[in-house]
Amino acid sequence: MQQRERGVIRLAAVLSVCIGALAVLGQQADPASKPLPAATASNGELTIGAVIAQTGNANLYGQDQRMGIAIAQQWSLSQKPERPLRVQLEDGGSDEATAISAFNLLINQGVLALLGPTLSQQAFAADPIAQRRGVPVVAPSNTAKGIPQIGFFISRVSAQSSVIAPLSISEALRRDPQIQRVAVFYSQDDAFSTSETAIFQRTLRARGLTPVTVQRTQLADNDFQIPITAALQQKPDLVVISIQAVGGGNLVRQLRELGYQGQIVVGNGMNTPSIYPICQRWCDGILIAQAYSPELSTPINRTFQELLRRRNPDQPPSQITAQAFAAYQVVFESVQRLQRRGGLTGVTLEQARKALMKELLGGSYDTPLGPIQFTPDGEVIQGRFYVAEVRMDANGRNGRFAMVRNTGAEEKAP
Ligand code: 1QQ
Repeated sequence: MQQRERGVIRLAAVLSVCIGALAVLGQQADPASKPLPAATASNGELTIGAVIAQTGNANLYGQDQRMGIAIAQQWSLSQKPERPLRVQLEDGGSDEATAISAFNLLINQGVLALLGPTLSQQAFAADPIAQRRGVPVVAPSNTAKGIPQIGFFISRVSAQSSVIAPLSISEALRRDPQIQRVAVFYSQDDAFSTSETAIFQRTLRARGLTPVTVQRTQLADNDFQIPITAALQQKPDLVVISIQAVGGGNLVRQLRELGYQGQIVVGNGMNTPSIYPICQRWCDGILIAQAYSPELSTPINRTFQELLRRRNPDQPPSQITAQAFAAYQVVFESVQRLQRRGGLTGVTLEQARKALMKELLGGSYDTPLGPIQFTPDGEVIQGRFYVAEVRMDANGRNGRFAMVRNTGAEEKAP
C-alpha cells in the first residue's frame, strides 16, 4: 500500500472515532432523558423557548410578538399557576439559518416547548428539527398551507390563509361588483406569499375573475417601478398583494404614486401597525382580512388590551400581538391542566413534551382571538374572522385597522 493511501485510511479511522465520540457526547448532552424537575423544587418553574424575529425585515412582526408574549406572561402570573413558565427568547432572525440555530440551541438547553418561528418560510426549515426531537411547537404567525402537517409536534394558533384571505376579496367585490381586471403581486421566494397568492387567485377564479397580470417579485425587493408599470398597462381595477410588510408597504406607496386609484387588497404580510410609517397616507383604504378584532367584547380580550395599554399606550392591539398572546396562553393552560392531573410528575423531559402536545391538542381555550381549539393535526379551529380597512390620519403618520366586516364561521367564504 502506498504511504499516501495508508495516511488516508488512518485519517478516516481517526475521523470516525471522533464522530462516534461526538455522537455519544451529543446524546449525553441531550436533556430529553433527564427527569423533569418536581413542581416543589426550587427550580420547579418550566422553561419554554420563543424564537421570534428580532433582526431583519420580519422584526416588524417580532416587535408585535414580543409584546404579546410579555403581556401573556404577566396575565399568567395573575392565574396563580402551580407550574409557572419562564420564557427564553431567542432571535429567530428573518431567514431559515437563524431560526434553525435558535431552535437547536433551545432544544439542547431542554425547553419544554417552543413558540415560533415568525415566518412560514422559517417554519418549513426549523419545525422538522423540533418534530424529530419531539418538542412541541406552537406557531403564533405561520399562515402558509401545510405547517401543522409537518408532524405531530407542530401546531399553530394562526389561522391559515385559506380561511382568511378570501374574505378581503369578497369585501372588495361587495364594494364594487363591476370589478373585471385584477392585478396580482407576490414574492416568489417566500412560503407565506406563494401560499397566500394561490388562495387569492383561486378565490378570484371562483368569482369568474382571471387576473389580467401576475407580477412575481423577490422578498428583498423594495423598488417596484418595473412590475408596477407592467401591471398598470393592463388597466387593473383591483390589485391583490401577497408580500411581507416592508416590501408590501413600499409597493402600495409606489402603486399610488404611479397613479393607481382602484381598490387594493393586501394579505397577512401587512397585518401589523408597523406598515403605517412605510406606506403612510398611501395606505389609506387598503383592505385586509384579520383573525383578531379589538372590538371582541370578552373578559380575556379586555384584559389583553388593558395590559397592552399599560405597557405601551401608543401600541394599538393587533392580530399578531393577540396571536402571540394566544400561543403562550395555550401552552400555559395545557401545562397547568397536565400538572393538576399529575402528568408532569415522575416523568422525563421527553415524556413531558409528548404529554404536553397531547394535552394541548385536546384543549379548548378562551383567548383574545375568541374561543379556539385544534384539529388532531394541530390546525387551529377558530370561529370568527374580520375584514379591516386601513384608515390613516390626515398627517399620514398614524393609522388604524378599522373593522368593516365581521364574519362568523357559519358564513362560509366562497
Ligand atoms: C407567514 C406570515 C407572515 C408574513 C406574518 C408574520 O403570515 O410567514 O406565514
